[in-house]
Amino acid sequence: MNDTVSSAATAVLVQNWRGRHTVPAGGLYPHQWSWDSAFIAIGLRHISPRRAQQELDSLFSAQWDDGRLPQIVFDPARDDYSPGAAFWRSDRIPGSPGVPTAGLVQPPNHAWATLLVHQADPVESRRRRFLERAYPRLVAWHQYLYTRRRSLASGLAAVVHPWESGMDNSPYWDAPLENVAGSFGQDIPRPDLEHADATERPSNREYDKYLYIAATYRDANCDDSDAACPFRVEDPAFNALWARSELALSVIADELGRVPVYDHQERSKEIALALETLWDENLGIYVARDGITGDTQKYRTVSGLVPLLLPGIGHGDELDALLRGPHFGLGESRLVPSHDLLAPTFDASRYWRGPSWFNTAWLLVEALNTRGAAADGQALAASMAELAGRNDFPEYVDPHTGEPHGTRLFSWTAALSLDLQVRQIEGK
Ligand code: 2M8
Repeated sequence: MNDTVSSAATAVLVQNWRGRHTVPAGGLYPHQWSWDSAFIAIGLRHISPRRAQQELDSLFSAQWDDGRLPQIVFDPARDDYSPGAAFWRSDRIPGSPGVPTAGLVQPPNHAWATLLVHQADPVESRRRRFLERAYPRLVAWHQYLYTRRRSLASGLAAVVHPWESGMDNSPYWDAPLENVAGSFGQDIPRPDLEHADATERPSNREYDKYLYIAATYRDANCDDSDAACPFRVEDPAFNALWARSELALSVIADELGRVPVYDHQERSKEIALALETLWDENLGIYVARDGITGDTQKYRTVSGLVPLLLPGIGHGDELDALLRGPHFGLGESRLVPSHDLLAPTFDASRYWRGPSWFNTAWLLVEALNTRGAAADGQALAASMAELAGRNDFPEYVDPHTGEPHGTRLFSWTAALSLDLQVRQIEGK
């Protein structure tokens, strides 16, 4: 990324800043999103470590009593996103915070982001007691996952809605959604289609199920019981990020000079070991498992590559080979596609069913660096910068042509491209 692109990335983050948090995109996503904020903070720390802390503090202040960090914290001034605050009515749900939020969650990348934000300016972080505030919040969040979302049979946390995975219309969810008997059965508001083409977004059929599952969960006060969750799936990326974030919590506890609330390294190992139950020998990748039927979802998706992040993961060499082979085409395709390039279900422009995303590319740069393949990591980082800068920081791109799709001036595209650029200059 050259200076012009770095300045443009900074301008996107400045433009999308709303005083205490950053919106993913001004039109399509006008509220604060959970895992977006963590990715955004990773970029913001290079512009203003204090702003990056505020980004995470703002999310932490919307934590529920049971420890969950909500998928979305709503801006009361905006009612042009669906489902919004009027759908969730979180104020009616016991244990919700004093601000309107969704009841679902998103992948747990927050402890990792918190540590990276701290490390950007430890003096300022200590002066503002950033880690002191964050650590108990993060422990409560991880304990929520451990006590309320983890299956005792597999040891893995389940997502109770495709939105919780962050990869909304991945083929992983096709069969579990088919098995959900109910239907929302009302008009389906699609304000998203004013900002992105219908061929690039989930279908109305998917949205009908999304709203049905969300309404069922909401009406059960988001209590995580079987009856409240007609959808319950164990996703590799969600669990890998949880394990990665446990490692960060361990460093945070050390930095605070505290005895950890529990052994974070052990917890990380426990999750990583449980992830091995998702390994699919035939496909050579981790897959998702439907927690209701027990069926594994036999697709190669980028989610199944994310465990490559974990030092000592069981099948690192096989995953590495798969990433470089024709199914994901590292170095040949643009970034890393969200779904197997050779699968009949691959769609180059539809959301999480094929397009390449910048957050997953960032995660795989980290994985390559962790595995000692820094040159490949740098090449991937350079492609990110080039595609982001050339196309006004798109939400996602076609893995064959690099053609931009979705919304533009997308915050995590800007933040993560900026992060890699700065780190390359600083040699970190
Ligand atoms: C997308 O998801 C939202 C629902 O959370 C949507 O489709 O409206 C996903 O790409 C998700 O990963 C992301 O956090 C969110 C905001 O950028 O948009």
